[in-house]
Amino acid sequence: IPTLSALYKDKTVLPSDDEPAYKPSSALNDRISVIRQDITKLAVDSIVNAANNSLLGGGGVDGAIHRAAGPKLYDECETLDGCETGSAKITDGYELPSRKVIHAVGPIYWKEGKTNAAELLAGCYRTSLQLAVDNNCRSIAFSALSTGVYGYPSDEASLVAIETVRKFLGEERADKLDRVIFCNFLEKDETAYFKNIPLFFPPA
Ligand code: AR6
Repeated sequence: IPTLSALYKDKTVLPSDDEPAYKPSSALNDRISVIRQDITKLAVDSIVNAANNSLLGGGGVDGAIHRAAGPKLYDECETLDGCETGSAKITDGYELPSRKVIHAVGPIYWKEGKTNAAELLAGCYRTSLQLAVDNNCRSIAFSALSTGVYGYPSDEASLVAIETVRKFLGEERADKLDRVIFCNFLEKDETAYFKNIPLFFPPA
């Protein structure tokens, strides 16, 4: 999985003209990746699932993860007693190439409204990053939480995701995290990430 530094070397990503909303830092580019791939195929320490409050599976990436992990994932999820919106819980990865699965419950965009949704989505990213650190995961790959059936506009969601990760990586507790991967599935999400990532992780 190429890092942002490697991507920038290929000059495939151009910085946006917009003003940065949070202290940008290119020093962290070796710890960031933006890819477009099926997240169930990634051999990383943890992948982040876009789950719902029941944590008992569903469609989209949730369905794909449960299918690939096998029935033991469902059995463990049943013991978790669900999860609040804006938070996350961790399980094993079972038959997945990923060691752990972090099940984050993103907001339903039209139900929450823009401001509330942004806070809840940031909570998903923060909690997931903390769970990864607490469980000795050196790598974490996020699906584009809430941007499917939960209706979060890709551009807005990517800004929340990138800013929250940027803030977290600036803190001491993130020292044990080697790589954060934004794993997109659709072109619209990948486009949003390439537009917005230079705001927080500019080319050196
Ligand atoms: N790998 C990576 N990303 C994927 C994959 C995949 N295999 N499949 C889809 N995506 P969604 P939400 C992307 O709808 O909006 C479920 O039923 C997809 O393109 O899966 O948070 C849950 O149980 C999109 O960018 O999740 C909940 O009820 C992103 O994953 C509800 O959907 C998230 O889309 C959660 O809705």
